[in-house]
Amino acid sequence: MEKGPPSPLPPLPMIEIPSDPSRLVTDLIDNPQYGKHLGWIMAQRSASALRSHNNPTIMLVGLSGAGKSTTINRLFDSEICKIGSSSSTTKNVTEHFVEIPSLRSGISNLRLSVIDTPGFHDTNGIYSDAVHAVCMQEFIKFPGLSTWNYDIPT
Ligand SMILES: Nc1nc2c(ncn2[C@@H]2O[C@H](COP(=O)(O)OP(=O)(O)OP(=O)(O)O)[C@@H](O)[C@H]2O)c(=O)[nH]1
Ligand SMILES: [Mg+2]
Repeated sequence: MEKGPPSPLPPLPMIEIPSDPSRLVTDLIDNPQYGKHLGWIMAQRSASALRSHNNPTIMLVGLSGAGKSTTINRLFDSEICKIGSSSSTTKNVTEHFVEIPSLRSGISNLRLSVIDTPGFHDTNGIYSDAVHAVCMQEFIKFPGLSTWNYDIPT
């Protein structure tokens, strides 16, 4: 007998991730169903790694002109970053907050950070590379240093 197309997955139950990490435990006790939700599992892992639990972060790092900013724009199908035809287009480490449509993630308050960085090995020299590397570390330690909000169209 021929197999038909796979039936669509049941819709995810919608959850809201609490802003207070300690509530991750108490909410789970109140509602054990949360323990099966991928978003909840990821939030707990992030909290145990002392990272923000509803603000996952992607940072693009690479050589100047490698296509970092283009990759971000392609990933989100939006003009989030400036792209250049010359090298060294991205001048500063910049964190962009992207609101993820809740129907896709099953989480009502998930905010993704995408950090675009200036490319290494450009004509500004090794000192400039070192400054950018330190700046990237600061962005990882302290989210939200410099922000530009962008909403993905649903
Ligand atoms: N052919 C081709 N060109 C690409 C690709 N990705 C990016 N480019 C082009 O490469 C150039 C540099 O792209 P960017 O995304 O600005 O590169 P970047 O790594 O952000 O550069 P910096 O910010 O200067 O470090 C642009 O002209 C892009 O159109 C790719 O996959 N293929
Ligand atoms: Mg760039």
